[in-house]
Amino acid sequence: MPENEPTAPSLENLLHETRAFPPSAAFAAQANAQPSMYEDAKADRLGFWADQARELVSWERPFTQTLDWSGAPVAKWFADGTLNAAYNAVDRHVEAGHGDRVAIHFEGEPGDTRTVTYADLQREVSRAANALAALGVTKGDRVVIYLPMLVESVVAMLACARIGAPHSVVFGGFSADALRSRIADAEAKVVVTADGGYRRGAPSALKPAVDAALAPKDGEPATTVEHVLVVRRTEQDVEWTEGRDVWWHEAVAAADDVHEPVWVDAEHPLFILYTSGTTGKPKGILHTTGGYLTQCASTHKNVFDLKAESDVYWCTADIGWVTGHSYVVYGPLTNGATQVLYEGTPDTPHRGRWWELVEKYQVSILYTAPTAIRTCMKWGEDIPAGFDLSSLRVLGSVGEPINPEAWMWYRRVVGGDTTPVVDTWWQTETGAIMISPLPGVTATKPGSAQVALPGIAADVVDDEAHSVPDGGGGYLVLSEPWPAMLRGIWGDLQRFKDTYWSRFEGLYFAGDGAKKDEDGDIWLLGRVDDVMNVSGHRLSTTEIESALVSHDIVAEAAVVGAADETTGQAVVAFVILRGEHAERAGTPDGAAQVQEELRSHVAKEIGPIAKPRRILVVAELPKTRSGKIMRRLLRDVAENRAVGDATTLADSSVMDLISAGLATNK
Ligand code: 6R9
Repeated sequence: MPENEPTAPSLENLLHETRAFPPSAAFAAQANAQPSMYEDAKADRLGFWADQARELVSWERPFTQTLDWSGAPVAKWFADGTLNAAYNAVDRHVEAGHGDRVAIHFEGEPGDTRTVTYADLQREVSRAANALAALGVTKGDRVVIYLPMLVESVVAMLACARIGAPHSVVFGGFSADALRSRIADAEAKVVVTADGGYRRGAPSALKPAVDAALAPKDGEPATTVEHVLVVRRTEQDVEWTEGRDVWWHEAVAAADDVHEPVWVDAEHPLFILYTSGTTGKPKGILHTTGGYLTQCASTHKNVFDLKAESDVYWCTADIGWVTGHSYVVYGPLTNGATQVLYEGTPDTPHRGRWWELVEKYQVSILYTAPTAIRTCMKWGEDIPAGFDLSSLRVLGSVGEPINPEAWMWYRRVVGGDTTPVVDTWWQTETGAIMISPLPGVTATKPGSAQVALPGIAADVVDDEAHSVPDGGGGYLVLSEPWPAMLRGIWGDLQRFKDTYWSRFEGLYFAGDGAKKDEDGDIWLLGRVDDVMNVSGHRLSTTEIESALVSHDIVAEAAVVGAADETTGQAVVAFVILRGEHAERAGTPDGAAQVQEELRSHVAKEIGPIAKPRRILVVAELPKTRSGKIMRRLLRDVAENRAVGDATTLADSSVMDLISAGLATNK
């Protein structure tokens, strides 16, 4: 498959990276993680996970069986046990006498704050569960959550978990069309949303997107949604559909604050989360309860060295992404942590907002993404230097490969040159962290996620599925089932098998390129398929291409991810326009106009994050004889490189045409 060749972002750069930072004796002495965990888990992998499940999760009925892999690749973990995720995240901490502990320090973008203890959270979640039940939601019904970062977002997720109704959180930055297709695929009964949220200093509406997503559309079946529960946040005017729409504050206030959790089997679905794949249609990744909760709690405790009584933890991810699910909601709350939840952007009202929050709440563990770190680097280190960051003791990174420069900056400027930095590799599909250093145990290397966690089996293999020797490169695979693994793609078992289990016999194919260094440590090199990673967000080239060609003026489109210093990759689109529009784009004004039209069209179809950074109008696209677009060549153009081997093109002059056209366009 020549058009899907692995790209090797800054591989040269990584090959020369030799720095390492062993843990300090003081950190190691107090660390949750111990070197013996690797040996214990190696000697008895299932025993290790069973111990984690018993130690970190409360079961209503204890499990007797750890793993049932007889239905591979669909695993069952702890299958005869019963539990409830919300009970684990909330009630049991209150029962253990920690009701007064702060669960959430909420900070709204305009500066409003709210402190929520575990006892408060128990009442809120119980009320919301009763309110959802009153709207007819019962065990197994799907609830779509389309909210900004609010306390209610966490409460809504836990309320669903409490009644056994799988939630499907849709990122608030997604468009009405994206929301519509996710609601339809999940056949949701209720949508929880808000009038709006605060973003960059202004209220930004959400409810209109829900109204549009639920409006009847020719050729599509009527929506399955019966009710929309609306949180009031910005007090913007909203359209109201009587009988369907219900205010959260009314329904929840009227509900009883006591609710008996619905005990579910360990394999009961906890949530569906849609993520981009290599084809246009987003995949509904399915996660279940017992194994997921176990691995979230275990990794959160060991990778971040969490001490629930004394740490203040902050993960900056939005709940619309898997990181928000596992490391804002389920991991930290199951562990009884105190955390910061921030609604807005890092530069509102000023570029020191994050560091101000670290100082204000004495944040001790910070988990964020390389793109955010690189943005802060660009803004300059005098900004964080203006705040007291000495409370920080562990720093985490997730979402994309972190380049050594950003890693070093993170450790030095944010971490005062002392904090361990943990680069955590995982995916929506893996549910929880899989590859990461353990603070206090691992000598960390800038830019490497390094080692599979205890109980996890990862490898790098070549095209024939052979494990590569140290120093070699290839594809990242997972060779043993793990507790938080996805249990399938919602409604499409075959696609689950085809996507992850057909590339290499018996191995889970992650879609990432990787190499092993001389110590056997793993370095991630980015996606090997047509999935882009823009600011840590997964976007599919096909999805954006189909959005572009859905516009009247576009005849054909090809999208590539071009390397970008800040966002990791940036979306670059090549389009062939229809008839007179091609001429219109021939003038500078016309070209600007066409670009703007197409950019806003993509924003409408998918969401603003998918907007192409650049749109290049071309007369032809490079295709193989079988008609496949050779994105590799377009990536060369987008990254201003000499165009590589074009001999497999059906018409080898196409690339000359494109390059010449772009030169005259400039
Ligand atoms: C958690 C999350 C998954 C993809 C994954 C990989 C990239 C995530 C990474 C990383 C290198 C890391 N990725 N963490 N690459 N180093 N520490 O991001 O899930 O949105 O599903 O994305 O992100 O390419 O395959 P998700």
